Amino acid sequence: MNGEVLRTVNGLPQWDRCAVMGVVNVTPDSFSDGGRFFDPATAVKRGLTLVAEGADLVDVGGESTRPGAQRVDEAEELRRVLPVVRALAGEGVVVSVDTMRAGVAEQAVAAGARLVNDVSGGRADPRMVPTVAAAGVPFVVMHWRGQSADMNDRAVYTDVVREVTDELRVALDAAVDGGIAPDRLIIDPGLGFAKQAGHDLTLVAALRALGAELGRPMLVAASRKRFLGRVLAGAPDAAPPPARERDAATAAVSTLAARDGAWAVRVHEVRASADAVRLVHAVERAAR
Ligand code: PMM
Repeated sequence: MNGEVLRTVNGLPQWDRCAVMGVVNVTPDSFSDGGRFFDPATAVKRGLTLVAEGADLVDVGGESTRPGAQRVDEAEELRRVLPVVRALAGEGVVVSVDTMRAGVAEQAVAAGARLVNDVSGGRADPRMVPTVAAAGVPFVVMHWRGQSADMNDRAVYTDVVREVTDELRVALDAAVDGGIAPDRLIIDPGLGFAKQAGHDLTLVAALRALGAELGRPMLVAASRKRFLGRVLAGAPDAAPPPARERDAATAAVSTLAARDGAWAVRVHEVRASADAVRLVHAVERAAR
């Protein structure tokens, strides 16, 4: 499968380089930006700022998935997400909704979301796959082994690349069996989800192989995650820098991911990653 094909997702614009997905978490408790954009008007403003800074699409989420997080109820998630999705879509922004709930996905699509990003890859809610299939929108299938409350207990692998690839294939097959068109599916290795820092680094090193083996466009979401903190801390017993001091490292992963054929990178701070993906594109064109 060539790079051209892996850039195409039926139902979304086609970007000629790795796209940048900006993150707006409408939550009080997300690990890196919790509480900053909890008010809908602030969240909408943030989304528009991210687009002005170079985001191609904006991912709106109303439930934190940080390790140990407890779930919010559906009514609260809807209350957080819908006004923001509606307003950004109304401004012409390509909006993705980050949710594990079919009901939220359905209403967000009705409000203008064009992509459903489910960190559980359709596993948390049995109605998710049929709902996305009926809505006819693209779907992100992330590698996931269970809810955030106890996911760190599941960070056990013999061969992380092999197991993540195989488990993603199972989730992809379930999505197709449930009626989602294969050309609407996007894969995501799920960095930080049921993974230790070493697992995340091994997966980043294997992005090209993972994308090639599964043959679907790939979203890479390293932004401000724990494994970057571990790398930047240096010594194993040193304190990692806080999440908001990991943006340069995030942009470095964006460069690697774009070079390794990612369809998009999902980031909190857009400007540096927007520069990174454009630079990679220019270098690739110069090499032809
Ligand atoms: N990570 C988070 C939230 N949503 N979606 C996808 N597709 N992949 C991810 O790795 C992912 C995600 C957690 O990060 P955040 O709380 O900073 O948004």
